Amino acid sequence: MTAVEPLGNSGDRAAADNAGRAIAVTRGLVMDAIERAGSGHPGAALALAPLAYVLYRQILKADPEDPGWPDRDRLVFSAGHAGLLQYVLLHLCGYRLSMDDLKAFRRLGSPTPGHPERGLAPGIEMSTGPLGQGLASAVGMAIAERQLAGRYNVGGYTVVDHRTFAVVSDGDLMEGVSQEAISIAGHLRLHKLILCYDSNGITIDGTTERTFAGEDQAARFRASGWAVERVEAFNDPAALHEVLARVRRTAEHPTLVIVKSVIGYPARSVQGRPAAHGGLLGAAEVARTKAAMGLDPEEFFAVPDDVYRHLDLRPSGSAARRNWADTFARWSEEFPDLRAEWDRVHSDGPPPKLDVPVFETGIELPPHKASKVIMDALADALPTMSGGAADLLDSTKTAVADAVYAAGSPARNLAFGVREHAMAAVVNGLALHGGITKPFGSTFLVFSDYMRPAVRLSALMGLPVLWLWTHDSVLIGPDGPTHQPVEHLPSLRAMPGLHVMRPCDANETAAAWQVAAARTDGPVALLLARQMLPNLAETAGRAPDIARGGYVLWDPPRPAELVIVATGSEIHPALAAARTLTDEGVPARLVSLPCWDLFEQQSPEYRESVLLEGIRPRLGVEAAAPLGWERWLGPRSATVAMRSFGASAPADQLAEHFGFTAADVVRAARDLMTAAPGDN
Ligand SMILES: Cc1ncc(C[n+]2csc(CCOP(=O)(O)OP(=O)(O)O)c2C)c(N)n1
Repeated sequence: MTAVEPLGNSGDRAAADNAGRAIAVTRGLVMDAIERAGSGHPGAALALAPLAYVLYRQILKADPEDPGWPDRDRLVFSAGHAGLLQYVLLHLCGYRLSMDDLKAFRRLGSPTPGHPERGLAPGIEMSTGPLGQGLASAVGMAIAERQLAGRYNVGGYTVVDHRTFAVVSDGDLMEGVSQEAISIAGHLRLHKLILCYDSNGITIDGTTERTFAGEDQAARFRASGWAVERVEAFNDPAALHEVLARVRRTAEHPTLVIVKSVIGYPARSVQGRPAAHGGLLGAAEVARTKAAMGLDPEEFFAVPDDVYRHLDLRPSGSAARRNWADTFARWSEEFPDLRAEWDRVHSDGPPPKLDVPVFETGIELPPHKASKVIMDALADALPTMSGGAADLLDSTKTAVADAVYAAGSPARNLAFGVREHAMAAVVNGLALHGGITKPFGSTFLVFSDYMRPAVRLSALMGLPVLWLWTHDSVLIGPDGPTHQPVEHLPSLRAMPGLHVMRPCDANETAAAWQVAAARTDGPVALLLARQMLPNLAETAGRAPDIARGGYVLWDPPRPAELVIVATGSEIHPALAAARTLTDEGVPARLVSLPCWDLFEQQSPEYRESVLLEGIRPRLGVEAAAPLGWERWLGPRSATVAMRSFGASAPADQLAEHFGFTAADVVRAARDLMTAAPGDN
């Protein structure tokens, strides 16, 4: 057989030659990097080299010299296992990613890890690899583009006008989150969103005949409001270019471009088979494939100068950026206030100190309603803050301003529908895009499970997003155990980098919002009770203490012999219990611990001063699974916590049934004192 079918059948000869060489060199680098690393995924990376070539060289608006240029096109490799292909193109196109970086593929500390990770290599828009996430976050990026275009394209100027591309695989489209996301994108008619679907009919365990082939993807997307294009000649850059350039210019709907590819092509021993997906081709097959492409099999990591020159995007990229910068400068002159706002919302730094409302002592207010008051108060100071709920807006109280985003009329309120998973990934996309300060998503805490993969990525990527989870314990009452979170609190606390804050009243909620608004290097989750809770005198004016994650909420008049540590709604029975115990001769301190992560970051001296290091016993009180409390309580301790699922009954009955009344806390404290006499 002839080795490799000629490239560029439908283009002109010289262009086809240049493209062919660049693509062969790209494939050579992919194989070399995988062989050197000793592992990797050659299949999609080899087959999609022409697609990546066309995207980078001919379609994307991007400048390697300024990879963060706000009006650049976004490109996400949702099939993150093919991320090596992206590294290779970034290198060849002039981004600051060296040949040594490619040689260090998958090595500890390199900017080229096994799957793309945000913040390591320039031009990588997000961490991808969990299938479906990149696709769904790309929807968020496209929403952000529309939002910012709606806000800043004024006076005849166009300062926001770019496309979002994602390369997706069979696996991406099998994941449930993809359906939620394409449904949102179709509904909102995100016409600047373009998915390139690597339709190779292969996954790890076999062909898609066993799993997916009976499903008509074109019909599926069309049914969700998308336009669909097809490219049969996946190896022909001219054919790919024709479709992508047209779609980029004229699309009126989000578009799926189905690229019928052959996995592993042109490595003959594996192409078209599951074996191509991951693993090594081996030196002999690499040599054979290189030779077939006209490359020297004896050369490794070799890039001829003319290929570098052909792919160098710096001249055209910086020209495009300068063009934009001219328009932007004129716009800035005409609209200085908008420009100042633009700088604020695009800044990586924290917003200027935000004034949050002060709540009266003694008023009864559920924290989720306090949160709404705070959100309304911050809506102007954070003019692009946007997000929404997964069809629980009225319950979570998270409407920001009035208007709801609809196709053709972007607004700050996003009606996510009952699509928690895509909501979370979209919120990540809003943050990744930039300019949306601060993006948020909300639902009941128990349904955070439906968001978890994307929440994990928000923490992994250090995204400044806000998760608002209300109805935060079994004490929500009669909806019953299906709606009552138990293990969620400790399991979310286990996620590195996610600040989980569980305020006890309106004052703590306001302080938690300040922490959330100011955080720029990671997500904050606010866990908000929906029970009526009195706003305590003891929490008034304590914002700086609350921001430390833990503080002494109440101290007895005599030296404490017992420390009670509680969070959220359980602060209230715990406070009553501390007072009773003190009156009855056991002076008890009450520590509020709204955010374990932040408390952990305090100095050991501070933590000891709060927890009274050396004073035992300690009692933890929290209406959640008790996992992790030993960290704060030490050996002579007990917890008043949940050890089962909840139940369906009025909240006050549940408090009694599960032992969260003040009397229960007093009893638990006394039991503990008796069990640990003299251990002070
Ligand atoms: C959520 C999730 N589940 C499982 C995996 C492991 N995994 C990586 S690629 C893949 C499927 C490969 O098929 P496809 O996505 O079509 O990619 P191709 O083989 O065509 O490159 C799987 C199951 C993953 N990355 N993410």
